[in-house]
Amino acid sequence: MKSCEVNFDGLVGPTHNYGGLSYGNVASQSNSQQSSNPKEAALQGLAKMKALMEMGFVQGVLAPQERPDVAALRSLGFAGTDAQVIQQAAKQAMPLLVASCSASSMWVANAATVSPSADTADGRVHFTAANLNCKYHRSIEHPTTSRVLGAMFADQKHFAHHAALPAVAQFGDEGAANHTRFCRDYGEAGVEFFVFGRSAFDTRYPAPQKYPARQTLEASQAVARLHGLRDGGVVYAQQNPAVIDAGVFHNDVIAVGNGEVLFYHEDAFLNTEQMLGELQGKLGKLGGNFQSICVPRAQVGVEDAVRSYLFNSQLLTRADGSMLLIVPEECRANERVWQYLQGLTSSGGLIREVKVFDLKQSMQNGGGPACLRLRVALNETELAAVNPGVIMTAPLYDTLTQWVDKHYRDSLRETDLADPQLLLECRTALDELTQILKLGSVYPFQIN
Ligand code: SUG
Repeated sequence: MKSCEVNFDGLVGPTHNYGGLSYGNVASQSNSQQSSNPKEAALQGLAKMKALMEMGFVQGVLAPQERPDVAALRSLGFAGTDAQVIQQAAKQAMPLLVASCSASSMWVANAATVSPSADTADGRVHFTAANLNCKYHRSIEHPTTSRVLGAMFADQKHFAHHAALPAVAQFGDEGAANHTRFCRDYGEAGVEFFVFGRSAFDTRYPAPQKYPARQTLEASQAVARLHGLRDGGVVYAQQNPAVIDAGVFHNDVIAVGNGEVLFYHEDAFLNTEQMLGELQGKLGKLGGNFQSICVPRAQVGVEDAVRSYLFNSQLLTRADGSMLLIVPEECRANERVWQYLQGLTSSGGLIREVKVFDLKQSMQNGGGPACLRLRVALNETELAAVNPGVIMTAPLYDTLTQWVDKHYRDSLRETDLADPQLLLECRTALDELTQILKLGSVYPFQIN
């Protein structure tokens, strides 16, 4: 049976803003308080989805969340009508209002970890929603994420959903941003590669000194157990703590993999040789031929990698087997990175082409092409069982761009977040969106 990898991209929500909420994420910190353009952000994301669909890839869409999250504010003690909750929060605790308004659910690489059916003990596709408990504004995402994923992948014969891990730092889990899968073919058993930033219980693992390591070894191991993965199909590796301190807050900021190929920076990991050997050995036992492309620090330094988001690219396999890299505009703007990419594609190696996308609105908060998508490898039967409303088509693209044009503002600053009218606008837009994507009732305002 034929299998493919589907990219489900996060649709940017109407409250996209620069809250400066993510300590350790250089872009989020440095663009804090700038004016954002939610309309442009959503249209930039949709343009990428459309382009990939037109290149022949199966493309899906993942809905944004209800923001401001009034229920979250209520749980922190704000009371009264919804408008009063927002106004009180604005007066007494602006940082909490900003956090409850973040459109961070757009970075769906952090929504969940996904294991395809060929890897799991019960032969179903497994999803574990990420607790994202390192940052308050992201820790409130997972209940709605679970409902949205449940509405997209509803058939229990094919799809298994796990709740987020316990919401404590020891089980800090950031989802697919720290998870890559290597395989010969999407439908065959593969090797799932979990990258962690620290261990919560074993002091022998070093930890970064400055910025938080968001993903723990123990969280990755729990996800592997929940998904029923075989020991022969799992490799764990530790991120180099020094790169976390340089702004690499997720592994997908310093490495990307697909098929049998890992594209990574020389400084990305600890014990790199041992890790590559393990990947080669385990994929080899499954009949695969693991290959790696190391970007030397002499050509591209970590700082350039973080600034350009070279590794937060999408590495895609075309029907003819050649590989393509989807990179953000910031790669072209960086001379060293662009020169490296020119050399890479002209060397006759595995990666033949680079396509550049303008995702500036998301990039300014630290979210590149790879952050914006959740990969789900599916066989034909499973693909047919996915809610068809969330699969991108030309008419759906048109409908969604019209929906964005109708409902989104083209400028948003911190002071606008206190406007109760914004909540009404968002709810009206999302209510319509659930009908467009045929999701049913998934948002708190639709359920309570
Ligand atoms: O969690 N930024 C996100 C970016 C996530 C990128 N995802 C991956 N690398 N997969 C984060 O740091 C910034 C929000 C703000 O500052 O307004 C933010 O949440």
